[in-house]
Amino acid sequence: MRSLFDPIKIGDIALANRIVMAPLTRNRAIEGNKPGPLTVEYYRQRATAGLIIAEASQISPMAQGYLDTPGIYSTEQVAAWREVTDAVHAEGGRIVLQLWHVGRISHSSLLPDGAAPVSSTSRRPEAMTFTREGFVPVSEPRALRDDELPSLIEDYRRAARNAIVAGFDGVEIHAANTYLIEQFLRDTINDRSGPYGGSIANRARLLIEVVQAVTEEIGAGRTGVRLSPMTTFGNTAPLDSDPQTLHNYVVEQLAPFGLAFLHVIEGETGGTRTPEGKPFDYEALHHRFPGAWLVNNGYSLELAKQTIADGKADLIAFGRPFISNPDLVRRLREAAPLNELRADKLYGGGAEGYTDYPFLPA
Ligand code: 8OZ
Repeated sequence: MRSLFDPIKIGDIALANRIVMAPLTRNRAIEGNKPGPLTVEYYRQRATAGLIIAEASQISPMAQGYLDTPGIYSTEQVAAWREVTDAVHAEGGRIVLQLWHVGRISHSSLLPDGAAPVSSTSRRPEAMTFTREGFVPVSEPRALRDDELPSLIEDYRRAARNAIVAGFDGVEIHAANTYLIEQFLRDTINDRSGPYGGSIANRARLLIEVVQAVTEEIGAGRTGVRLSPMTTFGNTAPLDSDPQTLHNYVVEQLAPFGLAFLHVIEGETGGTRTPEGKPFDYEALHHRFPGAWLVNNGYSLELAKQTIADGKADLIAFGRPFISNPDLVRRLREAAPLNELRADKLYGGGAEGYTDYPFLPA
């Protein structure tokens, strides 16, 4: 029987086990939106994960939406990430970087020259972001012109190249949680006409072109994608009018690329796995995808073990449990108790609630 603790090769990346550290925004980047020494230590501590998906990192200055998130566009950022990947590799771990563009979930104070955030639409969502002034409503976005999309896709390509130069084993394209790519996918957000709006094929076009560029640049065996078909964030992010048909199509389009993995958030991100009155058939997506199947959202040890044993997934991602348990793999293996999460230390700050969670005694 397959176990959570068995090794697996996904694309070009060989993993020691099937336990994945989910990408987690922690807002601890230092000057120049670089990972600092504490971030090196944080990931080093968690290197026994089969795979670390390092936190969402903006592909360009315009891709940022929150204070103190790291980037992967400058030479200095690449050098700083190299410290992280070297530390994880020295411990025998594997690490990919999540490539992020927030689209309209941003505030002008975070953007170059106070620019408006960019999106598929010029409609502002009822959403908040975190800036130097604290939590504030997001700024009114500007709809990207079709002729701006090639350079946006180039930003993804360059970010993927930078990630490899920084020593990452690959990248995950963030197409979830209603950031830019999902702002194109969902018909409740995308109000464009032309080649990137309207039909499902048109709304999926940006994602597919980004995947094309990234896989050309670094290889499909080093590329994954993250999706969140049923996330509403408490209705601030409306679902597509037909999430199942949309995602069946998206996965059919992704299938031929030979991606290393597809990462699906089941249900509400960070919330219920089974939103009431909103059924979704994740197996229908799984059946359409030939690569490694990575699932996430509120998995208990029992559910994780059963899901792997049943062949319903190849890998399980854990988010919050990895924040508070650097040695989560050992704790799961030994069915040891878990440390409690200090929720007030999730975003921003220093070592507290970041690198100071205790390991089990040797
Ligand atoms: C929490 C806070 C800010 C951003 C996501 C990148 O939801 C995020 C994020 C999470 O994917």
